[in-house]
Amino acid sequence: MTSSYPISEEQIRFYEENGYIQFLNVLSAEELAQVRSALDEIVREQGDLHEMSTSEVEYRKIFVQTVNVWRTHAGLRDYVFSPKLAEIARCLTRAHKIRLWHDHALVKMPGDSKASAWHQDIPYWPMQEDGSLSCWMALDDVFEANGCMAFVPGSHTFGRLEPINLVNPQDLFHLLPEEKAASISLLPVFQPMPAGSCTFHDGRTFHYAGPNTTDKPRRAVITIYMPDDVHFNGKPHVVTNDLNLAEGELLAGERFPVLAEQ
Ligand SMILES: O=C(O)CCC(=O)C(=O)O
Repeated sequence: MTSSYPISEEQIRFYEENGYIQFLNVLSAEELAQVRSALDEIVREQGDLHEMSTSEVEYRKIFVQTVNVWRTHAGLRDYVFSPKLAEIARCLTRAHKIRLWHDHALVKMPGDSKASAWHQDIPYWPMQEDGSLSCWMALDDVFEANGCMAFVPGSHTFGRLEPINLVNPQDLFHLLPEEKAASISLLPVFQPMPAGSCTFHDGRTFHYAGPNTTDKPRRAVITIYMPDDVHFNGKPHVVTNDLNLAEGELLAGERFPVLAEQ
């Protein structure tokens, strides 16, 4: 994946103001086919629902998730390391360098899947600074009925709230102090888009994806980027637990490679 997808100052301002943005048809048909085939292979390796514990099955009704796929699957690595997407992330954050935090593949299976509850991402990440962002790439056409993303514009200005339990979720909107809740319209904006299109959202932005009520899987790959000055805050996380990081240490090095640089 080599070609670029230039974005405008107006789009950067939209992102800064709203905490999310959508870009249509970012992947070529060939790039899309490559990512789909890598993801399908990963999902086949995931195993059978009948061999799982009840809590894992419950989680899988929300989505089938695999973290840091770039480390084990060359096909996904090419996608995650794509300068095209990392450069968009760098421009949106106005950073000199952008690093990979981690990737994950999220497939909402047809039929019994539940909603991905309203949440913010950053409360789960062990980062001192804000500013990290996700690229949510649709590998299928997405719309409300199969769980496209929805965002609350401007909700990134609320800062970090408590992490909610994603399987038995609390109401995120009830965690919001009254004066903040009254400060903006809390109406969600749904983001239907064709396969190969994506959204970027700030880690503080409220977001949600409904159940997949169709008879086909809804496949997405999420790449999470961080600006180059993010430090570890000491909290446990599956991506950092084996690294023995000290609180305050810069999140850098080969596990968090630089993917775009000015
Ligand atoms: O794809 C989904 O169902 C939810 C994705 C999500 O919450 C995220 O990318 O942070």
